[in-house]
Amino acid sequence: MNTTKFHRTLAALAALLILPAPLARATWVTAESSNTNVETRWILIESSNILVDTRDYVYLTVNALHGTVLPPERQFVPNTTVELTPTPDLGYLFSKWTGDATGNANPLSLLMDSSKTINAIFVQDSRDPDNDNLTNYQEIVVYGSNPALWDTDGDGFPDGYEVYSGFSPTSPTSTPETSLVIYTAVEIRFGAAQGQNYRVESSTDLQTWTMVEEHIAGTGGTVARLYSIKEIPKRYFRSVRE
Ligand SMILES: [Ca+2]
Ligand SMILES: [Ca+2]
Repeated sequence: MNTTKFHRTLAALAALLILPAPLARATWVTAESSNTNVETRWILIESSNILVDTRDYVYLTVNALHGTVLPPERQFVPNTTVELTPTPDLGYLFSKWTGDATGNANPLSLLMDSSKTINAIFVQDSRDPDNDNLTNYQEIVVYGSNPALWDTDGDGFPDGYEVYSGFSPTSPTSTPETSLVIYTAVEIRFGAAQGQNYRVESSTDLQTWTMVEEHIAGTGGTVARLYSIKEIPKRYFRSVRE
């Protein structure tokens, strides 16, 4: 806006401000302009129509990690009661309120008689409704498997078994069938009389004996048993008539 135009605009505005009240209501006025392609317009609003909100407010501060709290309004007229609903992110559960609210009410009725700060505590969902040994949190957040399917990728192995054996629960081409581990075992043979029952015990010091297998029926001949020695490299065995 050049200087001349600016002065003309100021003059137009000054003229509007001294108009009698009936003419001064929300009226569009075109200011004189030296450029016919530019129209400067002013709107004059009667001052009595301007509302000034002089009420006091109280404010709510909500801290929420892994979830949200609705409704989103955080400014209230004092003594308003607001109902707050916690909504957890997928894989999480609402646990409790802390700060200026306690307990685990859902929804929470909060009287805003002063400004308040509350914390919505969300925790990992440790439920396992599909019994695949992965929690809902693990399935949804960590591994991306279906928390309602025991075998997400349909390869015949449950999600938990795949994860704990180092395979993908979401890829049917990643299957524990390719996993093969060999451990050694010992074969125990002892003579067992027909009509008698026996038990096999083991010890690492020949002092303390623990049960390995019981109620082994004798046949009047040799009984053979295989026992793994995985993670037990040295162990003694004995058979005992019951
Ligand atoms: Ca599960
Ligand atoms: Ca599977």
